[in-house]
Amino acid sequence: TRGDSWWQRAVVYQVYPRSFQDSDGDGVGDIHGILQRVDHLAELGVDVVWLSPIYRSPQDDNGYDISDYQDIDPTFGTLGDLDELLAALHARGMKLVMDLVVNHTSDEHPWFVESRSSPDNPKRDWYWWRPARPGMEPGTPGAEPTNWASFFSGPAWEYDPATDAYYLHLFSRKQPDLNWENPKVRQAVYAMMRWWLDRGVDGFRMDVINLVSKDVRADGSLLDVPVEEGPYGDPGVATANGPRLHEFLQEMHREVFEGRRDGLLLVGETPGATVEDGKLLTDPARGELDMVFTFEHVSLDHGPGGRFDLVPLDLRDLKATLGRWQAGLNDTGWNALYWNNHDQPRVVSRYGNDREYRRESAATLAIVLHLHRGTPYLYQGEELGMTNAHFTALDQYRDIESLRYAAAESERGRLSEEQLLAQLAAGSRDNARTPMQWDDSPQAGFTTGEPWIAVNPNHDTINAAAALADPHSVLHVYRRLIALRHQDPVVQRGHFRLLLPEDPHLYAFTRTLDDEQLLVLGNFSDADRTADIGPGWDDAIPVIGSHPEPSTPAHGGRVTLRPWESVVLRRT
Ligand code: TEU
Repeated sequence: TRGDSWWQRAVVYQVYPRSFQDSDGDGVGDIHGILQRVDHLAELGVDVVWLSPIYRSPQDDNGYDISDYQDIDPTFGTLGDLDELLAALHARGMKLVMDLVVNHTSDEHPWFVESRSSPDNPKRDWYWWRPARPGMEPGTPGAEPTNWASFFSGPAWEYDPATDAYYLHLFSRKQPDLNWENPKVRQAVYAMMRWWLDRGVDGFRMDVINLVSKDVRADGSLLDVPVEEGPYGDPGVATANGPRLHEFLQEMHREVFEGRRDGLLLVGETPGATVEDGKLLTDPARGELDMVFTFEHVSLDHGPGGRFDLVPLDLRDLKATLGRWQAGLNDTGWNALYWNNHDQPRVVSRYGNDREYRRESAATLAIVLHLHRGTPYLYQGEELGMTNAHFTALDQYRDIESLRYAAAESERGRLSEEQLLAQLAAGSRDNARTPMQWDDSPQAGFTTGEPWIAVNPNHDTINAAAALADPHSVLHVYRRLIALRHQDPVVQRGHFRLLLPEDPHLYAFTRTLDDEQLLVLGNFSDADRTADIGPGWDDAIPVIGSHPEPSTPAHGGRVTLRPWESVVLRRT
């Protein structure tokens, strides 16, 4: 049983500050830049802005490596600028949610600087320090305390000769993992969170929050994981959704959020979470999170080699996966809905068709996602139907994960250069990180200088100015979808039921609330497709569709959809 929460009627927009708008010509986006573009967000109608990290950081992982949680990186501006942004958003009725990256800090954070200084330092135990594997020469390959791989290639342990010990970093070696087993670490994190709430922010998107409880034995040992292709294996089973995760989140809730004003948003990023985990994490009665980002639906096209080894999507898998999450969280918990973020290739290039049917497939992906039950998130540029970068050379890439992967693969030597470049072009996070395309000017209106990463040449046609002027653009579909979410109780709360689960091309479902019903039909293919929807829809009213002139609805229980067309029909 769930109370009625504001975020059940809300849509969230993610800003990746580095790539949104540069105001000072240094080629990197900044807070003043966001301020110049708040009206774009207001006109779109979004309720919340989630800001990727703008804290002080060496920028090893574009700000997900934080050296001071309570200051702004000079690249992006000052605390005063952030206050100004907060006020500008609030003045337009929008909220601001901050990224909270507390599974790890930067290695340049004073906590880690102290921690590494000596085994006797009071902060030594704030991170995961462990000796070499018994009988092995410290610092040599295979001597790491466990056989965990870093998510950014290579081992997850770095040897520090100064104190003859290893520290854990599930991401880059400049992102040491905090030891949440230590209550002082947790209290320091909670104090920092309270400081931001006192400053007026409206909640947090919690980075890899389900990695904070590691599966540690009573004697302090950590466990090896199964390895498919040596020497290191996916650390997931030993680090994700660990034994104390729920305890930590409930403690955080008590220490940070209890007694605060209504209107906060708490969303966790939880790679590897199952429907059962998702339900526990978002059950309001348990006092943990409002909703979580899950990964199953954005991993369906991963081949055996993972995110860089993409295989074609089978639409039946996508429907089954999202359908399982819809059903699983129907009575308890709540879904966050997304296709894109700063870590994912652009959905129109991935699950859509960014060549012949870019506008249509982007619109259909939008309509299908936003008609699900949950809170939709869109990522900057998604509202324009922005595509993958289609980079063709290694030196165009900036992302640490991509560069580490390329280095590791080159060393292994099993891929040709052409194959490697094809993998990066399909899977790299940089696909999401090319500058926002505002107009058709040389740097797309993003900067007057040299952008830190290349602007996509297709900004000559795909850009916000052009989209605004074209009533049939993807942008206008998003505006209508956001307005629909705000006003339509069936979209907000209607029960979800998947139709045609075995159809390889059509995405079909109903949403039902009391005696009102919506039918959502999406053609995920390049050919005309006819859907058998059964009787009773002949007099249904079209609500929204991907195409300027919607296909004639329902005659004799059938609807024919053009390539990548979608329609939503309402009956009472
Ligand atoms: O991402 C964590 C995550 O699970 C992955 O999507 C990750 O990006 C990686 O590519 C796995 O292949 C979060 C942030 O969103 C990401 O940008 C950070 O790099 C990461 O945590 C570390 O903070």
